[in-house]
Amino acid sequence: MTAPGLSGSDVNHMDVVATAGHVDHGKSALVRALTGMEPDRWAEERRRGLTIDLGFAWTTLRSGRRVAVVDVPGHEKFVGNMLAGVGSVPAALLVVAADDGWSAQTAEHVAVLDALGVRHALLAVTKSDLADPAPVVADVRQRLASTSMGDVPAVAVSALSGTGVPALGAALEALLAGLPPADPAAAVRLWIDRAFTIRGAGTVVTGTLAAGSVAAGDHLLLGDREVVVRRVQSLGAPVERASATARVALNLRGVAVEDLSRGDALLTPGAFRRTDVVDVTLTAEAGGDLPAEPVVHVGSAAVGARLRPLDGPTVRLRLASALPLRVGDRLLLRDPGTRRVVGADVRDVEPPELRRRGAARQRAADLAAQPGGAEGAAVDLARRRIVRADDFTAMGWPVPPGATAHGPWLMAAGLADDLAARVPDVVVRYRRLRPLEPGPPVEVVRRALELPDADLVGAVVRPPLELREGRVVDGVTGLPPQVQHAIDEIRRRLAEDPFAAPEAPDLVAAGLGTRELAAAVRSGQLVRIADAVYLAPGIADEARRRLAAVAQPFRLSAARQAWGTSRRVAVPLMEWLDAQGVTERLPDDSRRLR
Ligand SMILES: Nc1nc2c(ncn2[C@@H]2O[C@H](COP(=O)(O)OP(=O)(O)O)[C@@H](O)[C@H]2O)c(=O)[nH]1
Ligand SMILES: [Mg+2]
Repeated sequence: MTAPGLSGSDVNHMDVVATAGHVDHGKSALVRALTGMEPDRWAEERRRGLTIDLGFAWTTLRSGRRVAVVDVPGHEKFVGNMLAGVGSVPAALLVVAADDGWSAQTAEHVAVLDALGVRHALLAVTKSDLADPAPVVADVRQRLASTSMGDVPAVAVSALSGTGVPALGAALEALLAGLPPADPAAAVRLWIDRAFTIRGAGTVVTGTLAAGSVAAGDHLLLGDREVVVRRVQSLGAPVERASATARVALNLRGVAVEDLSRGDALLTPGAFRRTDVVDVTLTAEAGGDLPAEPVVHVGSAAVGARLRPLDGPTVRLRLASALPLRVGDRLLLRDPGTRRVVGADVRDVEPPELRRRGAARQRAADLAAQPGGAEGAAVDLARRRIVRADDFTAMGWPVPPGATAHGPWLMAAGLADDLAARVPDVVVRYRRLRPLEPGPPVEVVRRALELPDADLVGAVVRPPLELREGRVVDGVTGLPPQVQHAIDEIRRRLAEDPFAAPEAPDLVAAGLGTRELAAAVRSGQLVRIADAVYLAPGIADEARRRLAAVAQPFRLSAARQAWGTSRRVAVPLMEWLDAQGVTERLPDDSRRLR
């Protein structure tokens, strides 16, 4: 049967909720009453009647909608496990006993949900067979009103008698129908909450898939190593593919269970970057008593951190170990001493160093003024100037409008134009120092503009400048006037007698050293035949034309006569023509035209 509002292709759809509430208020009993499943997994838990670790159960509600429940421990000693359970779950089922009311861990769990920004919650006042639930319903709803959960629907139940359980199911359906849909095309970041081995299958991990989808054969990253998903299970049954939101169990190839633990994440390759320093904005004014060393919770992970206040609600966190975080992630900071929690929104996963005096305050002011979304992405990109596009999206940013892509690089809006305006000056200054060269090599321009990749130079060279043979040139030869004058004189004489290469002493007398002559060759004004033998471009055609009138094959002396030149020129010219493929040298050392 397919639930109303769910299309046929969504038959695998499910929602996930987590319980919350004080120990012994009846969370596990309620999950049992709702699902018919036993959420307490450990023998020790059943013996002690106490949830220690996370429990998992699921059921199909009356409409056909399936719901998985993560049952968390309520005891104060196990709040770390509670945090791992609610970290990826979008909705909460808050359980309060009618005979006890708002209690210490009710407050602690509500503070956690509030800090995480959970907006969808349902209140179950249970043990209504023991006391009138109405005052507790009113009191708790009033306390919740000022949290992220706001105006929370409530149901009075008794897990013992079953009273109110069908109403709870109906209220749960209404709650789940209001959840924003998860994006099944998003990148996967599966925070692992359990890892174990199954005989014959090997390593298995479980987690709440909050976005994206996973199928057998998928390659995912675990730290630096790649693992392959061998099989996927969801709610105890094999599936081809599981799409968010879902509870999943993945059978992995390429990793031993000892190398995995709660808090590790399986990631779509390339979609996330690990970072150990982030700038965040606290979601609530924490006053003067911010913990210097909070524990940072995200997903099922918990890592130590050092907190540096920048200014106002903006702080910098240095994590004891790197996490795959993105801009926009909500973290929970917890002071293990006072048990206080505060939410924190990740603003930057690769923040700038703060060296100068006042840099921290400035950074806080910048972040306070920086909007989210595409506008914030534009501001962030403007600061970075140029980034790899895949790196930028892995930070959690969308590509902002106006940014320009060049190969794998992303340039801030307007930057290419600004840089292009600076290139003529780089060329002029270079030519002033090295007038014989046609223009600066690409690498010189790359360094002058502080570009990360020489391939980007092409994006900032505009006409009349152009890229030619690895240099930025201005299209005109531009040799110094005396040099150009001497070259002009040589070309004038070669125009009269194309094979009368100037003698070496004549070149020296004209002020043409090796560098000047190389510049003339580079600018296409002379052709170098050999050391100190320079002729005009087009000499190959002229040499061929004259050799065509000579009987084939011919000897060097015949060529020399046809060209009307000396052996000094004829010998290297003959070899040069061989090399150019104009002539062919025969075994007896004679030549013929090709
Ligand atoms: N009378 C009554 N007892 C309940 C009800 N729900 C739970 N209990 C009892 O309360 C105790 C704690 O329940 P449990 O589900 O383990 O609480 P949890 O710590 O919140 O998971 C157990 O002894 C349950 O049998 C209820 O609706 N009515
Ligand atoms: Mg329990």
